[in-house]
Amino acid sequence: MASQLTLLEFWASPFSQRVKIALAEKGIDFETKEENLMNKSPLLLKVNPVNKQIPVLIHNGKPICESLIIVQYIDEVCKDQSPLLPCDPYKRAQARFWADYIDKKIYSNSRTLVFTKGETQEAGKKDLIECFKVLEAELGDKTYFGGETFGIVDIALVPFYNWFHLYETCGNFSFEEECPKIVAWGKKCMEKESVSKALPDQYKVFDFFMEMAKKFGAQ
Ligand code: GS8
Repeated sequence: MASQLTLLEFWASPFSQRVKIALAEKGIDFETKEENLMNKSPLLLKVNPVNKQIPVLIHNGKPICESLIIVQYIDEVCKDQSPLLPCDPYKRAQARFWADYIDKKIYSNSRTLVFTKGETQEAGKKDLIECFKVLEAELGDKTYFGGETFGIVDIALVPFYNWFHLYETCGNFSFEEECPKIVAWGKKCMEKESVSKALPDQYKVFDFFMEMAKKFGAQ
């Protein structure tokens, strides 16, 4: 994938972290541009005029949007090194199913748990724990979601590993007690340099989102 690569990102975004992990897995160098989401750059508005969101990966001047689409693009363009999706079409479809499940469920329920109060927050907490339990069952005794190989499902979920402390504080529960296998999986993923370098410190994440929650009047 020799060429000019720029990632428009925001440090606390789990979505830009996914892209950074995928690029690191492939050993690809890239430059980053940090966005101020309260005052988006003309470049971001130009390259993602539809959603106006980060992350955007600009490859030789061509923008690709949506984190999981970017991860799949990186995998397709750079096939030979560390495949992120299985070769078998059925297994690929399964991996996409789980990545999509994470995409639809985890962020929205995380936001509800962290940024709301009372009954809404309780419902968000219950749904979030249920989703993680579904993922815990899918993981089973495997090392990674795809078996022995780290891949797209791990990449989709692992940025939220650094939110566990935030979940526990806002929801007043022990993640380890609810989903011990997911916690062990997260620790294992963090042993990979591609992951640990892409994820900010969990306490920095905690402080940032707690501050935001206070502004929303939730904490
Ligand atoms: C979500 C990106 C997103 O929410 C993806 O890339 O997977 N489905 C997309 N980006 C947020 C920052 S992270 O919370 C964003 O850019 N927000 C600014 C806005 O919506 O105005």
